[in-house]
Amino acid sequence: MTKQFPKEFLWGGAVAAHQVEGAWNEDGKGVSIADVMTAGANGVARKITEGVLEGENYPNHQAIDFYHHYKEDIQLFKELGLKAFRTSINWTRIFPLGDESEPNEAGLQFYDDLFDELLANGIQPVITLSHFEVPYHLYETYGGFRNKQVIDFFVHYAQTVMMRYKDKVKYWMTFNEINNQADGQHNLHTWTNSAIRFEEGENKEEITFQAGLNELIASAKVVKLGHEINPDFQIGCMMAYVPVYPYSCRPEDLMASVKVMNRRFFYSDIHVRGKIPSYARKYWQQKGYTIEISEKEESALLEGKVDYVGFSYYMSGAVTTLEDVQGEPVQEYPGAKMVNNPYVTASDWGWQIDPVGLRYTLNIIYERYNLPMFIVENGFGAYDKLEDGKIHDPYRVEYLQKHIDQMALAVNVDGVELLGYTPWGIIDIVSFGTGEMEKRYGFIYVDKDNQGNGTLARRKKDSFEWYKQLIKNQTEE
Ligand code: BGP
Repeated sequence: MTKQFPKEFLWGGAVAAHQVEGAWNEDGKGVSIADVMTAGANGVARKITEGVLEGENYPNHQAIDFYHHYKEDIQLFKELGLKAFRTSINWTRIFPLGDESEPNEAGLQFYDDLFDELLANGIQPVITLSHFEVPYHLYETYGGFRNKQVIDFFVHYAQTVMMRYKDKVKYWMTFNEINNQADGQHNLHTWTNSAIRFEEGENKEEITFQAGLNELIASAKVVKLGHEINPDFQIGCMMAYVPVYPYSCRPEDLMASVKVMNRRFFYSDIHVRGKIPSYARKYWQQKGYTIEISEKEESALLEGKVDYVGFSYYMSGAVTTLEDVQGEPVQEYPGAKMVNNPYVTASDWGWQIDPVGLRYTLNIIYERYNLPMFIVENGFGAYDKLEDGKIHDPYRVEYLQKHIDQMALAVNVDGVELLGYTPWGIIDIVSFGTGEMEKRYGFIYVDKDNQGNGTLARRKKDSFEWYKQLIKNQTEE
């Protein structure tokens, strides 16, 4: 088997605290935004606060109880040969309300134990500081990141954990998929990204830009602080990257795809370049938006540029201005609509499967930023079936192998710099989009259904052996 990746390439797997840990209100942990995002109607996660704030349990709250099973699970990760394991620190384990000055020691101790267990098994923790896990109290009392006080609360939390784990964690990233809120869905994403509490009748887009910019300021302050705590830290941003192609070669379609992508690049441009892009200032001026940023905050952006670009890649999209094509209207360009790409297939959830799009993404991002990249999410959600004690998931192996083949071309032919690959849902976990278990990603099956029934027993899928062999072939001397 030819070696296609550098020796130190970080083969790993990814999860998020709220989707894996459970123990959602144990050992002093507070309620996070993610805890009130529970399974909703027709498989779409939605906000359910009544009862949750009083401690009412929903199936997603237990996740897969990693909090009490992590030692067993890490033995499976070790068997796979993982070099890295991406997860998040759940902000509300450390600061239950988010605005306290003193941290919750039990929360800090949990992550000490987790990181020690990973390191003892030769696995590097790769840590997300907030994976949709803003403390609910910061939403309720301050309005979330629209309020600049929340910048300081995040910086205090980040400083606390970066100091505590400065000798255990090298790779950090600040906000998971910070650009999700760019899509104007002012319910799920502005809620999970920036915990924004909107007031009646105000302009949601204007407030969302303000909150997103405040998060970017918070991120930059944390990058600078992190480098002071440990100069070896590698601190990245984390973007959901869905390339949007022009549906046709009609020039307007290309322009529409540029405008749609600029809405997402707003976040990574500031993370990487430390400056507000001119297309954003122009847009705000045309719309008459007042987006506040002080001179001090402008310099904070410049002083806190990220070390690498982390991103998730699942699918691609397409946009057109052609009249006769059906689609979802988008606001970024007159007459533009998001449409299906006829040249690719889709998953059971309609996510368009496009391995070549990953190679394209790696090229586009590397060309734009010239920074090392890290694929921190890629995976295939599916209705896996337990049959005679086995789970045959050839569709997952096919999806991942095709994406890894394109990664190899990007590295070996196109010359991009790629730090690692941590496929999403290394073990079955709660889906973000549905709040349920049935959309499975893992190489390891967990016996739990949408209603929370099951033994939580772990079982290797066929893909477990495939990934284990792939890592072995790519890394053995
Ligand atoms: C990304 C999130 C992850 C993960 C993934 C898959 O947006 O960063 O948390 O959930 O999506 O999404 P889903 O679980 O809805 O299939």
